Amino acid sequence: MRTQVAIIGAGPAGLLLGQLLHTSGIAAVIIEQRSPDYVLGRIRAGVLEQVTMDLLDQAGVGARAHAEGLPHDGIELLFQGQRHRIDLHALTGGRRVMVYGQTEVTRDLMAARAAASLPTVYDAHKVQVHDFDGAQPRVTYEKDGQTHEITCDFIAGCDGYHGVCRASVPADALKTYERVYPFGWLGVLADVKPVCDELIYANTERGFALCSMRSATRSRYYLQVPATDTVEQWSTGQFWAELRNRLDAEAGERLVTGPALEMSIAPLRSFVAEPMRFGRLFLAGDAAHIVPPTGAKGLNLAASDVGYLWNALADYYNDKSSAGIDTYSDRCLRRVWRAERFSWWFTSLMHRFPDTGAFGQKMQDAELDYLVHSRAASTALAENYVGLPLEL
Ligand code: FAS
Ligand code: PHB
Repeated sequence: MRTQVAIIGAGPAGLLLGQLLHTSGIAAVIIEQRSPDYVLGRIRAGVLEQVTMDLLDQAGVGARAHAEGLPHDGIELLFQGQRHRIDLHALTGGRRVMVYGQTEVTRDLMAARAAASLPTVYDAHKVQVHDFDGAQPRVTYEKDGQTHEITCDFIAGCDGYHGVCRASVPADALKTYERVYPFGWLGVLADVKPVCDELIYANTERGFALCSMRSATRSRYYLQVPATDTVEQWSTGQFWAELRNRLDAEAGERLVTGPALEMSIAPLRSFVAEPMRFGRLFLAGDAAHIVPPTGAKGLNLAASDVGYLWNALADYYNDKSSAGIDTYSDRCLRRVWRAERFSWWFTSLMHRFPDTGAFGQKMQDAELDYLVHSRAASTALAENYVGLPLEL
């Protein structure tokens, strides 16, 4: 098989890139190692920046997000038993975020791709990428007992943190930066009414908690747990009891509990691989970088990488210009590092670290007090949370 762009990975980055390339008349094949149901079964992000919403609209898949998503104008910070609202809308001149689960974004993208009969290979095994430092990159994979080959002009590595693309780059061509946090997020998805109309980020003596949602009847909650915890150590009942312990009295009384539709622990790390381009191989999304989910940036960074790559490839094919692909990595990384900084800062501010000590705790308390009582500090939080503009 021959195509213009071979996309590795049918997560949000790969699927969004496929749709955007299609709108520009650029042919692409997506090769995914898992089944569609497996991809949809992963419960992940919940907050979309306007930049992401705009890209979904440009891909022709934003209708349901606009119809069913929940526009949010603010978030609440809970610490020392008090809740403080950060008015995102007022502090950023009218910007907001959309609460709409990654699962639904993926579902919308899958449906659009199927409706357009665009080629997607699921359950592909032993996917490998070849000759991307030359003019004729290739992808090989096994399916139904046969080995298949795709020749292409470019390969988009949208295969996530554990994917094959970054791993196929010679080690001396790559520089990585990483910070692993001493805790994870134990998450529960449940069909219960959310405890609050907006998200609550809590920093308590017992640790961090986040109250989020997917709709007016489906909630998503997280608890900071030690990195050594396993999901088997937690019952649903223990989860609800610990969450209630980390909420203020009013929220604790409003908390509706119920069976968990999904319960999992996500490790937290900050990670960046530089550069994001190797000849005719481009990395996008989690394949190139990971942020702790505190700032709700992971999915949104994947979308902005894809926005840059789409524009670059459209310039190459339609305007015969290589300027976009030559500047892709630098443009992505400037935005990536700003999001890495914000995600690291917000994680450091809202979580309890084993080695903080008495002075460190006083610093955290003072920063939280300053943050909610300074318009300048709240504005800095707000403009990062709603997402920095996409500089095309
Ligand atoms: P993805 O990992 O979503 O998709 C990569 C795809 O490539 C997968 O479908 C995988 O099966 C496929 N693949 C991998 N190797 C392959 C190979 N060799 N061949 C073919 N296909 C291959 N972000 C937030 O903003 N908020 C959150 O709360 C949040 N929670 C998260 C929880 C977890 C457990 C994880 C892992 C991430 C979380 N994230 C969160 C971040 C997450 O939303 C990512 O940013 C987002 O999925 C990035 O999308 P992709 O780059 O498409 O990568
Ligand atoms: C979620 O709803 O899954 C979510 C929301 C905000 C975050 C992280 C996760 O910062």
